[in-house]
Formats: sequence, C-alpha cells, structure tokens
Amino acid sequence: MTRTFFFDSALLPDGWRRNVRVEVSAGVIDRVSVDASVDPRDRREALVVPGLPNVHSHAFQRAIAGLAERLGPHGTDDFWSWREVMYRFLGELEADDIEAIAAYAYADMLEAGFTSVGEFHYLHRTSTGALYDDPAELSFRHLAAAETTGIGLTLLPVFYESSNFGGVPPTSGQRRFITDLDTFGHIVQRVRKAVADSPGRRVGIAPHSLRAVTFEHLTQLLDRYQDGPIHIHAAEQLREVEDCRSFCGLRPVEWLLRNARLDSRWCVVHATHLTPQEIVGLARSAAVAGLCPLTEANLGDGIFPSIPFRSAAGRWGIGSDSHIQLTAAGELRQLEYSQRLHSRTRNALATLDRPSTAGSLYEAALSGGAQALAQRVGAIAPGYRADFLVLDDMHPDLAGRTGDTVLDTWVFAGDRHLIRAVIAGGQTVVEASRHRHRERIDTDYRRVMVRLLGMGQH
Ligand code: NGQ
Ligand code: ZN
Repeated sequence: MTRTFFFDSALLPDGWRRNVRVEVSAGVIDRVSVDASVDPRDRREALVVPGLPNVHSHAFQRAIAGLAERLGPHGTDDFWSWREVMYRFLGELEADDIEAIAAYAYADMLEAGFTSVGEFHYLHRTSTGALYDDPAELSFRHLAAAETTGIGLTLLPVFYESSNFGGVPPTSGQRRFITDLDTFGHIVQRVRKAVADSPGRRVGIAPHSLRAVTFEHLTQLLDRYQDGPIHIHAAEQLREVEDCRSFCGLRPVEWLLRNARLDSRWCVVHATHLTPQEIVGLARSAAVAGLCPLTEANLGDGIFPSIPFRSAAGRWGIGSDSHIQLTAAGELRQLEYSQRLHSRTRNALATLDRPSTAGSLYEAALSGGAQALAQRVGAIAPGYRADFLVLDDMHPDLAGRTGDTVLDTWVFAGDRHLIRAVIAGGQTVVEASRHRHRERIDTDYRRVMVRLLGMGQH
C-alpha cells in the first residue's frame, strides 16, 4: 500500500526544501522529490520535520512523575532516595498495569514529538520475584504497547545481577530485575524471533550498569552478542564514579573505553561525569552519549559537558528516561540551557556552519538517536521509516517563521502544542495534537493509577 504526502516546506537531510513529495510504502519512504507538484491524492501539509528518536526510556516510570517531588524524612533528597521511591512503586505493578502505563507513555511520546523509542527494559519478574511462565512476558507487553500506539521500538532487555561493583548481591527492591545469563539469553532470543522481519522493530541488549553487572559477565555478554545495539548506564552520579574507582582504580567510562571496545553499536546513557580524557575517548569511540536532560535535572545528576564533547565531534541522542515531562522540544531546550548557565554564554551548542541553535541540536539528535536505536529513522529520505511531525503553521507563535527559525521558535519559545499531527511508520497516529487512541489509553491508565494510589502506599 502506497501513501503519498506533499509538504510545502520540510526539513530534509541537506536542509529545508520546498514542495517536497514523499512516497511511502509499508511504512517506509520509497521516494522523495523536491520542487515537485502536488497530486490531488497527496496528504498535503505545510510544515514538516522528521520525528525525533528517543534513545532511553523506562516506560513504567511515567506513572511516578510528580510523586517524588516532596522532601523525604531525612531532610535531604537525592538520586538514591528517588530510587527508593521508584523501587517501592514498581513492586506493586502487575503485567496488565505495566502494559497500560507503557501505552500511556508511548502515546504521550508521540504527541510530544518522539516517533521511536529505545526501551531499556529491566522489569523481568513478577511482583513476588518469580519468573513469568514466559520469561519474556513483560518484554512482550512493551511490544504490545508499541503496537497499540504506533511508535517505533528498539527493545533493550536488561541484564541485571548485583547491587554494586564486584557482584554485591541485589537488594530486595531489585528482585524483579534479576536474571542469569541463560534466562537473559532466552528472553533476547524470544523477542528477536518475534520481531524478526518487522519494520520499526529492533532488539539489542542492555547490561544495566557497571554497578549491576560484573565485569566478567559483561565480557561474556559482549562475546555472545556480536551484533545489534548495546546500551549501558554510566557515570550518572558521583558516588558511582567513586565506587568504581575504589573497586578497580578506574572511572566507569574509563573502564568501558579500555575494556569494552566501545564503538558505534554503543549508547552510553548519561555519561554525566567525565574527565577531559574521557570526553575525547568517548567522542572518538563513535558511541552515542544518551543524554536525558530533563530527567538528569530532575534527579540532580549534574551537567553533561556538551561544549567540549561537541568540539571533539562526539555523537549524542536524547532520552526522556523517567518521563518526568514528555517533550522533544523541552529536552533540547534543557540541554542548551544547562550549557548556557554553566558557561554563561548564549547559543552554546550552535556552530558557525549552522548558527541556528535548535537546527544544530535537532540535526545532531536525529542522527545520534538513529544510531543508538540502530534503525533507519530520523531522516526524510528513501529507505527511512516514515516518521513526520506536522508543525502548526497556523499558530501565531510560528507566524512569519521559515526554515531553522521555525525550529528555534518551537524549541525555545514553544512546546508540544506546536505539533499538530504525527505520522509514525506511515500511519497518522496524532491528529489535532491528540493520539488517535487517547480515550481508551487514558481510561486504562487512569484505572491503574487510581487502584495503585488508592492502596495508600504513596
Ligand atoms: C534506572 N534511572 O535504571 O531506572 C535508573 C535508576 C539505577 C536513572 N539512572 C536505577 N535515571 O541507576 O540504579
Ligand atoms: Zn535509565
């Protein structure tokens, strides 16, 4: 089935072009013609950019957004006390709840401008810590949520075995995450087989972090999985950097650079705390830094050194991680603002080649995001998934704007209300800024939340 689109103005890999005709079949772009003429059967839109890949998601955490914004009994909160709140919450979730929350998060992502997502999926066991009859049950629930919503999915089953460096046993709050290498292998194999030929689906692996996986087992995983994306959390918190140094004498990213053969298959999530040598090493490795600016700000992680990383030609993508807020524009704005506050300059991440800050940010996040998800996404070009954001050209905020000024206005002065429609994998999934299954997804989600919060645990 072929669908054709006609965009008066669209952002293509070589810049903004006028009168762009796009032919799509089976969700993938077949042909792009510029300076074309419109055919009456085309779906015509004024202003279109590619949808943004989201490189890092824990879908279930959307449900606790807003529930951890109050001071705990110790009088100081940090990342680790937030993690306790998160562990308590996930202990109560059943498989149906997890699917409903994931569908809600993915529908929201699509409305927010993300058309594909890397799900860093570590909830494998039941609430009592048993394996499901099918150990891949919860992986399949995320695949089902992606089907319901139409978002592209790179599923990253997580290997998790310990609570700190050197194989310290997991805590009871971590029991739902734990597998051995064989069970993990079984899960990966099951989902790989299930998505085998599906466009917009990919399976990778995610050793959770150097805290949660022993160096020995990480090495075995790397030997066993010779293709597909690899995601890992690293150096998000100073305590983790210190623990790593006292355990092995190296910092987490330093250890990965020396021992894990980092390359373009890798996405190193957060990588917040880096030395100048690590910045250059990570950039040269061709791995993607998975930056999650709103979550990192919310959790008090620190500021990623984007300016020197950019000077070293480092690659990066955007993740919404805990989904404290879902907004593609807002993530890019937070990334730029953190650099402005830190460097006391403006337009910190623009270049003389592309002086538009949002233009520079968007281009980098599209290509880094696509690399991290290991999918042909993030470009309006033949062979790529047909993922388009239709911006609201009639909104007064965009009046008189053209080209990169549209992006600058959307990212710095606007937000998700400027996204009018979203086409994902060739299907119109958002119209009038609303997901097509909003009502059903909201009803299911609300039921889950009322039941869970009604239990009085929060
Ligand atoms: C996660 N989230 O896996 O959900 C982590 C917290 C951990 C972030 N790092 C748990 N933002 O790192 O141990
Ligand atoms: Zn994470």
